[in-house]
Amino acid sequence: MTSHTHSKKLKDWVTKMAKLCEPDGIVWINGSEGERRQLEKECLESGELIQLNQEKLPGCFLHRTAKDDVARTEHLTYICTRKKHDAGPTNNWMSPRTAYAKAKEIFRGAMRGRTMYVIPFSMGPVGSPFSKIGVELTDSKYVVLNMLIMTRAGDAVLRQLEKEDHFTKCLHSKAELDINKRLILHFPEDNTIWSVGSGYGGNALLGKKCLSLRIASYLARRERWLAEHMLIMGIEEPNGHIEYIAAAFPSACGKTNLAMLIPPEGLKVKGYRIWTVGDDIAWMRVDSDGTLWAINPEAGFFGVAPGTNSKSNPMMVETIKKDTIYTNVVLKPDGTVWWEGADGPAPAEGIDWQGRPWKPGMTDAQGNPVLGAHPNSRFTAPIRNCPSASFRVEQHHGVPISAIIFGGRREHLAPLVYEAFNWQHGVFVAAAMASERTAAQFGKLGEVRRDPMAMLPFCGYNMADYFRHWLAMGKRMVKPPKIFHVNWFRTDESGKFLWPGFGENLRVLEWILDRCNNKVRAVGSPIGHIPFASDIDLTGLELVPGTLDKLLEVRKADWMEEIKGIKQFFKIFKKDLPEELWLEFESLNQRLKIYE
Ligand code: GTP
Ligand code: SPV
Ligand code: MN
Repeated sequence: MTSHTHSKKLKDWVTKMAKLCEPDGIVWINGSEGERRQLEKECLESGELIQLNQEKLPGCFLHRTAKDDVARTEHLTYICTRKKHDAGPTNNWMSPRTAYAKAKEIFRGAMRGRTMYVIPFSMGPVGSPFSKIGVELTDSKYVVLNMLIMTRAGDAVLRQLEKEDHFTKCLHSKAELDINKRLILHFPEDNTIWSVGSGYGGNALLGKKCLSLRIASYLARRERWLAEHMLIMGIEEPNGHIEYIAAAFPSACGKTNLAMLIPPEGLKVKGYRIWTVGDDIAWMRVDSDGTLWAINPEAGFFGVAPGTNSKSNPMMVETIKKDTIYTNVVLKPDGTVWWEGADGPAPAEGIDWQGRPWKPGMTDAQGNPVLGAHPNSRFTAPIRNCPSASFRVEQHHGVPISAIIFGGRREHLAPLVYEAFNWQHGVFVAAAMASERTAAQFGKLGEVRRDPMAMLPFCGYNMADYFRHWLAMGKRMVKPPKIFHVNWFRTDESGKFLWPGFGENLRVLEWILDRCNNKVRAVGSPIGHIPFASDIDLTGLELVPGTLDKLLEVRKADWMEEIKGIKQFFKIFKKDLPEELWLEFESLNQRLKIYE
């Protein structure tokens, strides 16, 4: 083992963790093609992966997780700072001492009979000053194969690590995959992550939410940048100019879909083209030119399968035709895959996500339909497979951001789009945002919860300080991006979506860019600037007359109700909440009172 690295720090840590977990052997991941093939072969033998039809889906595999290991478990996720106050009222907290002690009991001997893999990985292009290096130790080959897609991993990173001698220590073991012995622990003060008892995505691929958001957000505040749950996309205008935007929506609320949308028929004549930079995480900093620049630290997509089809997301359908790991979807008799909302009809029969024979229309004992794919089933695919992947993905400098968009699922409240009056008001809009719960996390579906900046489950420190940091970042920019709020999910009386969404969302982005470039005026409202209906180009879109007005409506009664929820939420931060947010709250309250 000694020959693998000259970093004493890394060697000592690996030795120490191996002593705790007692693996049968240690393998250092170098990132080569041969190594990946070998791992795939071993996974096929152990049943961790099922090979899919290699003619139709070359390089693709299926994985099934344990039945109760299908989504992030936020109630088992902790921020472990010495002071409880530093984790803030929205995070689960444990003292580092207690957390290490508890987890040690589960990690002890957990890798017996297994190999421990050492994965050196870089979030962001290797060697870029904006990238961060981590090393994940794991006993899951599935995790290794996913990390090879989601991050830049292997020897090149190890060499870089040796230069910097600085990395996030990420320890992972699936242990018994027992939800009662599962902990996802973050130690920002030690630059360390310990995750045990889960093999699922966000719990186990530690470069993603754990490092790139929870640990990174903590570092970002100290180093004065932003680590956000945002997609990054470029919108190329007919003249060839590309405007980049970043957008934060909570999990399973449409980031991946927006990041690679196809312009709708009616707007095609305008010649827009979309470039995908990232679909989940953005790291943003103020450059010497006084504007905000963003990189996507990831190298792959870990996307939601249900609902993905050639109509909703043709770019993704193309992306996942090869080199893709599918998790918890239906296996068809021909060795291909299916999920609710996939292309084509459901197969007459197949194997469901739990490995049981499955037929469409099956119902359980209570008469509820049995889904073939888990609602949070996913695919892991490299960005380079995506036809709309931006040529900037590999550039360490990233892209300049013109607009920041926040959004969520709100059946009734939020209009299709509105613009914040200024940066401070935008921070208030984002801090007060809420969304209906989806299948991406354990819990009651549909329940509205506050999810500031779509970061509630991902902020590695006290969110009151996070809001303050956002306010401060605005002051550091010569021309801060404009801030918007969108809602693709407003419904009519019968519960049907009013807005067609997906590619059609470009119509809203067009308005947003027009606002950034001072091309259109807007209507004032208590919550922000609303579009004139005539400024949203609906060419080629058949909407029932009056729909756009319904989509843009700001209803006083609903908002009067909403601000009660905002107040309640803000109050949990007590005196820590920045004064500016209370000022914005009061102004909104006053504007609403006099609004007809
Ligand atoms: P995470 O990967 O969990 O962070 O999710 P995400 O924000 O990337 O969400 P994604 O794009 O995967 O979409 C999640 C679900 O929302 C899918 O089932 C989509 O079909 C659906 N969805 C996405 N965009 C739209 C839209 O514009 N309108 C409607 N009605 N549904 C959408
Ligand atoms: C999310 O839940 O926001 C995801 C999937 O993007 S996970 O990697 O599990 O966090
Ligand atoms: Mn996400």
